[in-house]
Amino acid sequence: MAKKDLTAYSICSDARAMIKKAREDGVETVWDRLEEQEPQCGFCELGLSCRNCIMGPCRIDPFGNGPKRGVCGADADVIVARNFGRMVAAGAAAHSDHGRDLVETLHAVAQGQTTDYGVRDEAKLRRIAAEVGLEVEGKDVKAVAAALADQFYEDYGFKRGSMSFLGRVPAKRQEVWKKFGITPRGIDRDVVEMMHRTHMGVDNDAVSLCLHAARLSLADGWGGSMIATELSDILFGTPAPATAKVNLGVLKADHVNILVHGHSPIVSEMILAAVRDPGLIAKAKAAGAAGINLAGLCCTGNELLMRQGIPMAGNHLMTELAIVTGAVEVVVVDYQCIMPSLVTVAGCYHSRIVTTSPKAHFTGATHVEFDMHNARQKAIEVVELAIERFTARDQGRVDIPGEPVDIMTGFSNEAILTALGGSAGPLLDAIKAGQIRGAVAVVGCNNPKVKHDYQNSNLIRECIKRDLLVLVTGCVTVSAGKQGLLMPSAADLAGPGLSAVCKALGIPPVLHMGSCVDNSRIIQLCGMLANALGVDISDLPVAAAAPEWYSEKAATIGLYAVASGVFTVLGLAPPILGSKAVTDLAVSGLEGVVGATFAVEGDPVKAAELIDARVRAKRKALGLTP
Ligand code: NFS
Ligand code: SF4
Repeated sequence: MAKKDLTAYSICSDARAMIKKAREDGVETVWDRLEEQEPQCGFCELGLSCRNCIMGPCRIDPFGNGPKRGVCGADADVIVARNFGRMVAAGAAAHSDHGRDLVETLHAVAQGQTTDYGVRDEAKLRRIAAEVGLEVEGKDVKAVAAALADQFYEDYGFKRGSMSFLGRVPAKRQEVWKKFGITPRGIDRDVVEMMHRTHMGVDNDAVSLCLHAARLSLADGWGGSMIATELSDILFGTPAPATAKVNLGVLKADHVNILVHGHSPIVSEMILAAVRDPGLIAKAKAAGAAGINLAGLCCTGNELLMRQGIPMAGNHLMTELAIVTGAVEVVVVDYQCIMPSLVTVAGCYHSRIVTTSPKAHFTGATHVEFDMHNARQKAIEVVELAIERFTARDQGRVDIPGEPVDIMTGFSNEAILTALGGSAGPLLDAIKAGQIRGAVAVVGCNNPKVKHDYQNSNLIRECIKRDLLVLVTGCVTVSAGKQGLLMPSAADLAGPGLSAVCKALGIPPVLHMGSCVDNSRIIQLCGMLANALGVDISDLPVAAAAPEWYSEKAATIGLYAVASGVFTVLGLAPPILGSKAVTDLAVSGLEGVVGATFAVEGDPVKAAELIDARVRAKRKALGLTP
């Protein structure tokens, strides 16, 4: 049981209160298990261990006293590059397989195979179909949907040789990719090719491996993730600004509480429909509850927050703690970022973890498998289970900490352009005038190795102070939201230029743009700004940061940002430091290839200074005031 002072774990009072309660209730948390694992393996931390074949496992001695090569002869550079390549492939696979589920759903809608789902934004369907070169005139919605689904299916292979959304990439960026051979060819193809290259005895050159990692990350950012975002908008609605609430205070002691956790809106949207069903609400009341309350965790929470204004209970490190409130009947999950420990934590209370995806079973959870033909019915079953669980709740063990905080959400690119009066012109004017000096995407996870939400929220504060507009997605949304940074009133914390723009438009200095796949909205926005100025993305005064990242997906996002020309600061080092060649490439060499690099900096003030220096240099090169 972790014994450090509570303030060491998180900056959030709701988190601290629940860590304390977890100790009292004898519940083990992520922080306890981290302590138990320490010291973690130094070879693995540096990327210097390899178990790609059973001549191994092998490890390289970073101090040069022990083995310099694996049994096959692979050196530190090759081993590190192979490991990193597989990490990026796994991240791309996760996002893109999520995207594929949306393609399949659109296909089923088009074929009339499901009535549970439909096209909620037909205008966007037609717009996107036309953008990727499909004939839409005179076709009905199902025909357009069918053609678009077919076209996106092809993006997963390599039949057409070019992916649908590459037209969004500025011409100069496309030339860079062509020059270095990193234009993505197909989502599945590029992921599979990385698995091939990293098999023993295939690609044994660190630079070659890293360039392919960049290519496959681009297949995610401008492919799988972008498809996931655009199809989610088409099927569930394009987000528009709205207000909502955040933190564990969104749970209600007198309600049946259901949390959705995971990533795809395919499941969470159906749960939302079911909790609004008058018959089920009546059943909940008959069971003694005042009603049914739905809240989100992690990225599927972001999906519901962006489109439906559903409150957010917490981010990655809050998922166990939400159950510790004793007030959660059911956590419905699909896939990704769901700690297996949730089943154990739920077992300490009356709570149930409900798994829904055939891809993601959890031993000890209740499996209610969703597919597009039965989703509505399955969602009803899940809500009925939650109502039944409510009757088993011990109110004496319930402790819901704190009052929820208001947040503003819904800043899709469509919404941002609308807020600006229809074009990116006013944003560019503000950037040119130096009122907004640049834009920074602060995205990604939490990681128990660093104090929960500290780096995420403080980097944001430091950026807005410097008149840098901040864009957030994923778990950072909750970090920022809980600190009040997602409200227009946070303009008072911004520098004078940004503050004035926000006040004039009635927007916060930190815009919520969605879930992690929605980082594709941010690179699309970068592409639009670069096109409007006639420059490359790497010429823009923009940057990205993942201050508290933990996941393979975040590595992929970071790499596609850099490969798209966006300087990216990571709060924790990726496992590449065992190779000088790979590390040098990441922090300097890539500048000469893709016009951007990574930096690693955990201190939020120093990270903001690095970003500021980048923005300054880019503004100067564009002939603007620093
Ligand atoms: Ni993205 Fe991080 Fe996970 Fe979402 Fe949260 S941990 S990489 S933010 S939920 S994917
Ligand atoms: Fe060892 Fe080479 Fe096999 Fe890796 S691929 S485990 S370095 S022998």
